[in-house]
Amino acid sequence: MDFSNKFTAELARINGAIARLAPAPPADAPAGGRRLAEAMRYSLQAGGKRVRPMLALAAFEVCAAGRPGVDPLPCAVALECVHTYSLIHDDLPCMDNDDLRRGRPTLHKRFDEATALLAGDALLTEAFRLMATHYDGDLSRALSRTLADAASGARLIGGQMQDILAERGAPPSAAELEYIHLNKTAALLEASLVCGGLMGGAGEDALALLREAGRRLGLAFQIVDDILDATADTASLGKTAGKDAAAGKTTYASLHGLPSARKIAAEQTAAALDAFRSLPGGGAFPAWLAERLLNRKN
Ligand code: GRG
Repeated sequence: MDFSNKFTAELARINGAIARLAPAPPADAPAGGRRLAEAMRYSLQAGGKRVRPMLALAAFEVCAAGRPGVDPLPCAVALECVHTYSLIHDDLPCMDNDDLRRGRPTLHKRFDEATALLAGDALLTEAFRLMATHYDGDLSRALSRTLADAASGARLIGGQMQDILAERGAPPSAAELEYIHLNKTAALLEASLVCGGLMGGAGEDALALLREAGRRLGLAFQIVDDILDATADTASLGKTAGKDAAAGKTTYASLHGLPSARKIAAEQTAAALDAFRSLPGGGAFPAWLAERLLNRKN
């Protein structure tokens, strides 16, 4: 089934929610508050594929029988806030030192390093403010816990730390590289699906399937990201291409070769599809999204 029209409609809903919920200080706020909000919006609204909010909405819809009246959009925006913060910090001179992101100058290039650091910090905080403001009781706690676990030192930030150590030291083994991808990238995709499931009232079995799908999808997503870095151009990616090879970085593409890396990404996607199709609601739209991510060009 072709979900292109649904995808376009969901994207518009996500971008509308970001425009509505992204921080906007009152006009009489001091210059610092206005500058910070402008910086946060610059990065949040630069575009981007909106993969994490899209997965959350898709999982919500599949499971939505149990919890009528829950609006999944604030949570979807919160997930994009955490993702955007991680990109802003990843681009800083002390990390990847990149000039281009989402087809625009990176935030520290457009503003300055201090503003980029603070805007990233503020986006992370904003995510938890959204969760605490828009959801109540057990659901609010479960969503916050899921997002905090994914963004923690044990997962997103820990994966990034390991990635940095691997760049500085001996090339990582296949197992170490998998660890980096599962934490730096897959953790937030997994959390997006689980948050969607939680908002939709999914039971333990469905949540376990969403977790498994997110893990597989996240691994495939980062492998495709590595392949695109090696094969696509800067204009199509909206970020600097060829960075991994230039930095001598070990990736799935360099470690296994491009054909094997493509095969592993396809296998991981197939495993994600299996998990989606086992969901009580059938998982047709999440499965379509997973295939789209495997075959993407940026
Ligand atoms: C420094 C405290 C501190 C935290 C930072 C930088 C960081 C933690 C984590 C890095 C996480 C990271 C950059 C992972 C890479 C994942 C990845 C493939 C990102 C690109 O995602 P896309 O393709 O980007 O979804 P768009 O722009 O489309 O949203």
